[in-house]
Parts: sequence; structure tokens; C-alpha cells
Amino acid sequence: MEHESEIREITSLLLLLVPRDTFAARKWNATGLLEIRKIAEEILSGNASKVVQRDEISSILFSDDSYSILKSFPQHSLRDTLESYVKHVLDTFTKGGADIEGELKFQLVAISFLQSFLQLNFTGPSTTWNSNKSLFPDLEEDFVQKESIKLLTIDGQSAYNLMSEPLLIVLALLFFEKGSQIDYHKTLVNRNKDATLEELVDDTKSRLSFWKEDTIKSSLFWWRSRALQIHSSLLSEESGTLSAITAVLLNINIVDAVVPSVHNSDIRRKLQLIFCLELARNAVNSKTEHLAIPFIEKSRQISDLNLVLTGAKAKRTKFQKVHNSALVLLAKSETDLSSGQGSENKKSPEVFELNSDLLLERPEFESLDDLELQEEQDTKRIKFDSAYRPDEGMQSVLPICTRAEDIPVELKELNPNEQPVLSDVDYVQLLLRYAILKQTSPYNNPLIEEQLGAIIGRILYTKSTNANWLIFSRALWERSLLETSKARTVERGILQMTSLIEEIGIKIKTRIMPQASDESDELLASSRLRYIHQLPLLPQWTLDMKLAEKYMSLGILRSAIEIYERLQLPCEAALCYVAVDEEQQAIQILLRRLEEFPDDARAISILGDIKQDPELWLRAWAVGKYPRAKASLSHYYYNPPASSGETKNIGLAIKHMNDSLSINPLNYDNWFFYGCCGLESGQFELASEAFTRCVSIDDMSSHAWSNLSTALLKLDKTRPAFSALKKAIRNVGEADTSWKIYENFVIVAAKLGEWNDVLFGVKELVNSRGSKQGEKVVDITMIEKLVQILMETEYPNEPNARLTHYQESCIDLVCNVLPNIITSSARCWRLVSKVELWQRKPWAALECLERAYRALTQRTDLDTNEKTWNEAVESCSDLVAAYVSLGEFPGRHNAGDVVCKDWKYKARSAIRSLLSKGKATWEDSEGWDKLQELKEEVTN
Ligand SMILES: *[C@@H]1O[C@H](CO)[C@@H](O)[C@H](O)[C@H]1NC(C)=O
Ligand SMILES: *[C@@H]1O[C@H](CO)[C@@H](O)[C@H](O)[C@H]1NC(C)=O
Ligand SMILES: *[C@@H]1O[C@H](CO)[C@@H](O)[C@H](O)[C@H]1NC(C)=O
Ligand SMILES: *[C@@H]1O[C@H](CO)[C@@H](O)[C@H](O)[C@H]1NC(C)=O
Ligand SMILES: *[C@@H]1O[C@H](CO)[C@@H](O)[C@H](O)[C@H]1NC(C)=O
Ligand SMILES: CC(=O)N[C@H]1CO[C@H](CO)[C@@H](O)[C@@H]1O
Repeated sequence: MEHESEIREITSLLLLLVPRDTFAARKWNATGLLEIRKIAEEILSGNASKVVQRDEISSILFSDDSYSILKSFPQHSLRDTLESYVKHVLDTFTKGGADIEGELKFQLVAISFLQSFLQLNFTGPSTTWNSNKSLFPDLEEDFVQKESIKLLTIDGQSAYNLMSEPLLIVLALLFFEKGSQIDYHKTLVNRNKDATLEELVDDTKSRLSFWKEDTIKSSLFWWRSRALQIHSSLLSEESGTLSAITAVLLNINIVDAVVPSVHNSDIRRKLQLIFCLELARNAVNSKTEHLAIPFIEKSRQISDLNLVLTGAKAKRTKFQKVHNSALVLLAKSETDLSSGQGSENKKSPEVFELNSDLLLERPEFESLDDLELQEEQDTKRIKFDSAYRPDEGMQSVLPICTRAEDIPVELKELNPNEQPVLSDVDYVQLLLRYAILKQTSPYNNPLIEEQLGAIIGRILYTKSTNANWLIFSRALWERSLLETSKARTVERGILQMTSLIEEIGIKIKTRIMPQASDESDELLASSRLRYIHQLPLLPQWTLDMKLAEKYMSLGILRSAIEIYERLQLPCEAALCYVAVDEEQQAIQILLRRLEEFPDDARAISILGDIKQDPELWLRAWAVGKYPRAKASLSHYYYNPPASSGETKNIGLAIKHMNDSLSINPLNYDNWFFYGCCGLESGQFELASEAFTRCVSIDDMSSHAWSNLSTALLKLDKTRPAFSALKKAIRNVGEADTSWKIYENFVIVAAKLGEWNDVLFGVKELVNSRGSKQGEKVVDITMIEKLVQILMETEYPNEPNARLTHYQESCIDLVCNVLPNIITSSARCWRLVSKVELWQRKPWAALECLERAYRALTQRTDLDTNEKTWNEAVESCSDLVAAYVSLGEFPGRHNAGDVVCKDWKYKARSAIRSLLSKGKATWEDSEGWDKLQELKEEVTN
């Protein structure tokens, strides 16, 4: 390809959104691609909205031919009109064939639409683009707005009504689709409801493999994935379709296809890095955060970020004298990434000084060495749930060090109060880790909030004037959310949220937000947009929505509803009313919405949820394939309300959930429910498929692993079932249900003859439940089996020989663990005694039998229950036999002593004592006769 290396360089730098100066400073070949470079420069300098005004662009976008196509709207639909328009534009740029420069220009125009849209709705400062004027000069703006918004409806969800310039994102999406030659009926803009997700995924995949090595196309795929993420952020809920297609587009091949030649390893590494961050972000956005963990870890490896969470002493405020234990995140970027960024790390246009009392309550740390001391104090002690093990890599979201000595050297050296500046991408990574942790953790858990606070602290409390605006304002925003979850700071948190909402995006000088210096808007725009494609997306209005949610959770309903009404979010307002049992109000709002937008599937479905009316859910599905409507139907038929007169219909529950999952296959809860229906109705293939999907979304879920094993066992797949149980056990929590998982584990392990595992499982069971429920939890048959296996092995002869793992573990279970919980089971004591004897400790074996005898002869129903009596007799006979056979053995001290010198006397008195206890009731029993016989034997 002509200009190959130059094209690679341009596309790479654009994907990285490097500052304009970095771009301009490269040694470009003076002769080639001059126009392309100019456009790229314009985008990189924050002038994206001006790209369309360039002569060579506007002469195509706004030519007479173009206008004659555009004029067919509104006779024809907007979607059809734009279809012809975009096709015409592409053909004109590429001169009807393969014109590389034209293709590239076409892509740059799409990128500039996308970036302008972001500037208008996400970051500011506002810009002058007005699509009304340029594309449809004769039409009412409101009309164009409304029609454009409609095209963004997907999976039954409408996009936000009041966004600015929706036509820009529509155009960007269409340009990217056209550029990858997506068919009209496989489009996601006004998605064709008859195309299944599978077809769409396959179609996208085939395009990727067809153009596997094509630089321009690969860059286009990457940008398209970004546009789809933006599209998704305009909806109220995640969209399975958009997440799935994004995940397909972000294929590692596209990185190789755009990186410039090998000698530019720096750009290659940066591209790989943002690629991993974008994959992680997609997982976060689609609520499948667990899938983000490997990508975020890969990002850490690429950027060589060193980080660990650890404990320290801290003074909280100026006024607080006492030291508390607190968490601190130690982090350090690889040196040459943070210092070697050259012109990229130039002073950012906005100055960051945090000195507002409203905002700042910066902890002051003591040295880390105090950690262990700290742990001994019991006030405000911090519990750590996972330990940092350097050799196992860092698969957790936040690696934690409980002991100062485990902290890697580079981090231990850091002064926790003055940690070094990180590179911007590493801050982005921290914010993503923050999002993952937050989304995977229970809400309002104090320990988690400490961890979250530590991450934010690491971002905000670095002395630096170089922080990036988007990163910094996001950290401030998250911090204010954290503050609202603590009673002590809730008011301050709300105040901060309110101020930030007013300030973000608007260039005013205020107390909280960093101040803008007198730089131009373009410089602001470009620096604010730099990391927008790696961070979780928060359009302007969602900040207000978060505030409303906060009001809701604090019970300040009126304020929440006011916000929703101002934002024109009827569904959210309705849900708000439902939450406080004002269902009539909710219904009113939804009906009003449906008068204006009869096809709002989500609104119809929510109405269905309120009224528990299957008709409405069916309608929501018919008009928009809204997946939650089908999920609601499924739950409805699984457990119909009494008033409906319906009876449980698991077949229908399965059928409806199957439909729901076909639109959104990324919903863990729905797969789980589907799987449970499968188990319940004996459809084990279905159940095994469902739980397999669950664990592919969340590999840590022990419930799903355990249910998967149940399904596999039913399918006679014992070995896979066992692996599933092993996974289940790996992450099993303290929950009351976890013993069931162990119980299954033991059964399956025994079936497979995995005795070490059986042993492990039995021990866990005894340990976790024995203290509460005593010997009832002991599966004595299983332990007998284990002991039998133990006895088949040889106890080592040499005094210091090592035992096998099995021997050691089995001895521990039987001789140490078991005696602590058994009280009166002769059968158990006999086992212990057997193992003691096997270990050549006859004295200990004898002791066991003595204890068993004592326990059994002291039972209160000895007089009334013949079974008890017989057991007592049996234990007596065991004991006597042991006295006889073991009494003369060498004793514990091995110094001429014997196990029991007066064994004869002891045996006799044991028998006598039991005889006297049983005299009143059992004189005619078999047991009595047996004791008499014993007595004879011993006396002779
Ligand atoms: C610059 O571009 C011209 C035309 O494409 C090409 O012939 C020449 O080799 C290029 N020079 C360099 C140094 O890449
Ligand atoms: C961006 O636009 C501004 C204002 O029109 C202009 O002064 C500046 O030169 C432009 N930057 C570039 C790189 O074109
Ligand atoms: C959009 O076009 C209509 C019709 O010409 C006009 O009334 C309206 O003011 C325009 N909007 C803007 C923002 O220019
Ligand atoms: C839904 O049912 C069909 C037909 O039984 C099956 O082929 C498909 O895999 C099911 N879909 C899901 C998501 O389980
Ligand atoms: C599946 O898992 C859930 C949650 O752990 C549990 O309540 C249910 O009993 C399991 N179902 C079966 C059949 O094991
Ligand atoms: C409708 C809406 O929320 N518009 C906002 C889009 O984002 C910009 C920049 O943050 C705000 O200024 C707009 O108010």
C-alpha cells in the first residue's frame, strides 16, 4: 500500500488522541497525505467540529447532490434518507472505488462527528456545530432531534431525549457502519429487530477476518467500538447487543494492523495499553465486571504500574489527634513512562489546587512500619480479606499486603504522604479498578469503601499541576459519591455533588473544580477528550441522575422526582414512585409518556411490572424486543401471583427467559434463573449450558459452579462435575449454604476415589459446622472409609520418617479434630482408637475407649432405652478387650513402663460399675448376660 507507514502512524496517533504538538513534531514525509494530516491535526487540537467546514470536506458533505438526497426527508424516513446520503458520501470520497486517501478522509469525518458529540454532551466546552443548519436547513430542529433520537433506540430502550445534537452520533455510527460495509438489515442504527444477535455477531466477525491486516479498516473497527460504547451510554440500562458487538470489534488483530513498523515500540506499547483498558471498560459498562479483571491486569503488566494496598496509621483531620488505622494505596508508574512523555506531559491547561475545606479532608500518614502494631489495636481495626502473594501474580482488583515486609521494595520506599505522580494512563487504570471494585462489591460495605477511598486518595492527593481534567473531575465525582454513603459526611457529599454537576463542563471559576487558565477552548477540549475512550462514560445528564438516585436512597423523594422531571426521564420518575408505594402516580407518568411515545418498550414493560400484567410485557417485546420484559414474564410464570389464577408453569418460564437471553446474553442473573429452571424441570443439558454461561461471566461464583456440577452429575459427567465443584470450593464464602457444596464435593470425590480431596472436604465440613452442631455433622461412614484406606498403608518404621500427606491429614482429622466434637458416639471413638493404635500409641487408643465408655454409661436414658444399654455394653466389651490385649504393652514413656499396669482391676471395675447401673432394668437382657460372661473371663 502506498504511504503504508505514514497511514499507520496517523491512525495510531489518532487512536491515542495524542496532543497536537506531539503529532506535528513527528518527521512526516513532506510529500504525502498532507490533507489527511491537516484534518488529523484539527481533530487532535480540539477543533473536531471544524473539520466539516474544510473546503475539501464540506464540498462533499454539503454538495448539491448531497442536498438533493437529504431533501427526501421527511417524505422518506430519516434512516432511509441517511442510508442513501452516507452511501453517496462514501462513494464520492472514494471515487466509487478503492481510494485510500478518500477512505481515510471518510473515516476522519466520522471521528470528528464522534468527538464533537462527546464535547457537546460529555466534557464541554460547548462548540458551534449545528447539524440542523448544515444537513436539514429547512426543517424544525425539534423534529430532527426527535427523529434522530428514535434511531438510537436499541433493545427496547430509548436514548436520552434531551441530548445535544443526536444527529452527530447517528452520523458517526452510520459512517462507521458504511465504512465496514455493514448491510442495511444488519445495522445497529434503528436496529432491525429480526436480525438475531448471533447473525450480527457473525457478520461483524466475518468482516474482521476479511480485513484482518487492513490498517484503515482496523482503525475503523476500533473507532466503531468506541462509538458503540458512546451509543450504549445514552441508554438507561446496558445493551447486550452493543456490548457484544463491541467485544467482537476489539479483537487483538486490530492492534497489530494499525501499529507502525516494529521500530516504533513505544507507540505499539501505548496502543496495546489503551486497547486493554478499552476491553476492561467494555466489561465494566456491560455489567460483566469480572471479565474486566484479566484485561486490567494485562494493562498493569504493559504499563508496568506497581501498586499495592496496605495499612498505615493516619490522622484524619486537622483537629483529630488520635491515629486510626487506614488504608493507603501505594503506586508507582514505570519511570520512563511518566518522565519520558516529553511534550505530552506538558502542563495541562487547567490548574489543580485542592485547598477547599469543603472538599478536602486529607489524611496524614505515619510510616508503614506501624502496620503490625496497628493491627493489635482493636479500635477501628481493619480486616483484610485477601492476602498479597507476589508469586501468584495479581489477579485481584486490588492487590493487598497485610504485612509491611511483603510490600515490594520500590513501593516500600515511597513516602505515603508524597507519592510520585503517575502517568495519566495509570490514573485511568486506577479509575477502572475503582469501577470494577465498586460494581463487584456489596453496597455500603465499610471495608470496601475504605478501599475505594484509598484509590481516590491516590489520585487526588498527588502534588501535581499536570493532572488531566477528565481524570481529576471523575475522581472528585467518585469521592463525593463516597462521602454521601457515610452518615458523618453525607451532607457535604451532596453539596459536592451539586457543585460538581454545575461546574463540570462549564468554564467558570469556582471553589471546587480546578480552575481553567486562560487557554483556548480548543486546548481544553482536546485535553479533556484525551482519555474519554478508556474511562467509564458519564454523559452530563447521568450526573444528575446519580444525584437523584442519591436523594432516593436518602429518602428525599421530592428532590429526586424533581430532577427526573427536569431531565424528562419518565421511567426513572415512575420507578421512584414505585419505590415509595405510590403506584398510581407511577402509572400516570408512564401513561403520559406512552401517549407521546407509544413504542417506548421500556416504559411499557415497567408499566407491566407495576401492574403484573403479561399483556404489557408481551407488547413491550413485540414493539422493541426489550429483554427485561421477557425476564419479567419468565419470573411471572415461575411464580404467578395468587390473584392471577395461573399456576406455576416452568415450561413458559424457560421459554420466556430463553427469549430474553437471546437479546441480552450477558445477564448473569437471568442465566442463573434459567439454569435453576432447567435443574428443576430435569433439563440438565439446558442447565449445564446456563451455568456454564454464568461462570463464563463470573468465574468466582461458587453458587453457579456448584449448580453446574449438579447438572453435570445428572448427565453422568462425573469428572467435569468434580472440577466444577473444585472451582466452587475455591471461592466459597462463609455463607450458611456453603456446607452443602462441601457435602457434594465429598460425595463426588469419593465416587472418583480422590481420597485426598474427600479428606479435605470432610475436614472442612467438620470444622465449619462441628462447633455448632456437634457430632451430628460427622459423616461416620465416610470417615470409616478414610480410616480403612489409611490402615491399608504402612505406618513408617523408622522413628523420624515422614508421613505422606494423606496419612498426616487423616491422622489430624481423626485424632485431633474429631475428639473435640464427638460426645457419645462409640462408633466414632472406636475409629479414633483404631488410628491411635495404628500409630503404635496403644495408651492413646485405650484412652479413647475409656472416654467412649464413660460417655455411653452416663447417658440419661440408660435405664429406659435398650439401644443405649446395648451400646454401653458394647463399649464396655471393647474397653475390656483393649485392657486385656493392650495393658501389658510398653507405655507412653518407653522407659520400662506399660500402658496400664492395673488393667485387670480396671476391667473388672468397669464391668461391675455398668452391672450396677443396669441392675434395676436390664437383668433379663442379652446385654446383661454378655457382661456376666465378660466378668467370668476377666476373673479367670
Ligand atoms: C515520501 O513519499 C514519497 C511518495 O509517496 C515516497 O516516494 C518517498 O519514498 C517517501 N519518503 C520517505 C522518506 O518515506
Ligand atoms: C482550531 O481553531 C481555532 C479557532 O478557529 C484556530 O485558531 C486554531 O488554529 C485551530 N487549530 C488548528 C490546529 O487548526
Ligand atoms: C433550525 O432550523 C429551523 C428552520 O430553519 C430554524 O427555525 C431553527 O432556528 C434552526 N435552529 C438553529 C439552532 O439554527
Ligand atoms: C433457546 O432455545 C433454543 C431452542 O430450544 C435453543 O437452540 C437455544 O440455544 C436457546 N437459547 C438460549 C439462550 O439458551
Ligand atoms: C442452585 O443454587 C442456588 C443458590 O446457591 C440454590 O439455592 C439452589 O438450591 C441450587 N439448585 C440446585 C438444584 O442445586
Ligand atoms: C443535555 C445536556 O445534558 N447537555 C450537556 C451536554 O454536556 C455539556 C458539557 O458537559 C453540557 O454543557 C450540556 O449542558
